[in-house]
Amino acid sequence: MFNFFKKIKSALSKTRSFLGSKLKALFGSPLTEEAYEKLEQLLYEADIGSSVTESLIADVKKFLKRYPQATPDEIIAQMEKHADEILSTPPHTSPKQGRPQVVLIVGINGSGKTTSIAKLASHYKAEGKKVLVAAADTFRAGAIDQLTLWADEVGVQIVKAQPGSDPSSVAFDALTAAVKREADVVLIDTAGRLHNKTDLMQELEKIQRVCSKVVPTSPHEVLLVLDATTGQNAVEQAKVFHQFTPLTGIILAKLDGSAKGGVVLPIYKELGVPIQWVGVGEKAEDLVPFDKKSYLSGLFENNS
Ligand SMILES: Nc1nc2c(ncn2[C@@H]2O[C@H](COP(=O)(O)OP(=O)(O)O)[C@@H](O)[C@H]2O)c(=O)[nH]1
Ligand SMILES: [Mg+2]
Repeated sequence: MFNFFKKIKSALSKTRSFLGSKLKALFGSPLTEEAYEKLEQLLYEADIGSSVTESLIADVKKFLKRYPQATPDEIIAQMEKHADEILSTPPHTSPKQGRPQVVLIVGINGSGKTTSIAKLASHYKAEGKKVLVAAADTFRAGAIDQLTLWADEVGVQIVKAQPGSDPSSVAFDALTAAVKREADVVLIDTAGRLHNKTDLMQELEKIQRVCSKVVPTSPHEVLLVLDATTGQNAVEQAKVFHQFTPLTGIILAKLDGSAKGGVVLPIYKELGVPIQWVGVGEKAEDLVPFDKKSYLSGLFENNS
């Protein structure tokens, strides 16, 4: 747990100095109309999105009506509490359990899918599980090589095919092998696809169908990898992926390189899909489970 706090704090350090210190300065003077506009802008710049921004501001106004003498820290604590309530509503979706546990990883190009698979493989292996990764990103030869290198480094099995072959057939072969070899977890890599390309999105549906033929009720988890530096577009991406492949969770990659971790809030508010993992670097161990409390204190507090 200690490790987690350290990692997420350093990952969020930019957001923290960005938002936390500015909030504190802003709340140091009486909140005029102009100050509220500035607050709106700050929240928006942290990728908190218009709907959550509006509800946070309405809540601050209500709070100050009740407690006009509130200190900056108390106002910030109230904002944190409000955001906590948003993240505390029950999720609309949750992973299923199976054996092997089949996890489909989706997302746009370069978001961090293959790296996140290496991280998850490393995590499950450390738990003593038998892990198999499936190189169903057959679009580029480089993608298969990249996953092969990771599988070697982490020490897990890989099922792959020739570049250009049907990703569904790789998924089929991988799940068949996983059943035969009694693997505990299968992680399926997929090619990056733009969420506005319907044919590619339908290919994901096909991969899902094939999975369920080999292992009934699979995939048990569909994780969308989002690049934390993407900004508000991440919410749009999540919505479309969710339509084609109902997501059970989100991996927010590259939080270490982002000055804006706020996107977690609008995604959860609008889709009810929980953030499960946070990527905080390029190495296999740079993945931490999402923790609401440290995330929120990292986002709102000026505790650098
Ligand atoms: N700093 C940082 N870089 C990351 C993280 N996750 C992935 N990357 C980098 O992002 C780039 C794209 O990652 P990759 O896994 O190949 O993306 P994919 O196209 O979605 O499979 C690579 O250079 C990764 O090292 C992360 O959490 N932090
Ligand atoms: Mg990849």
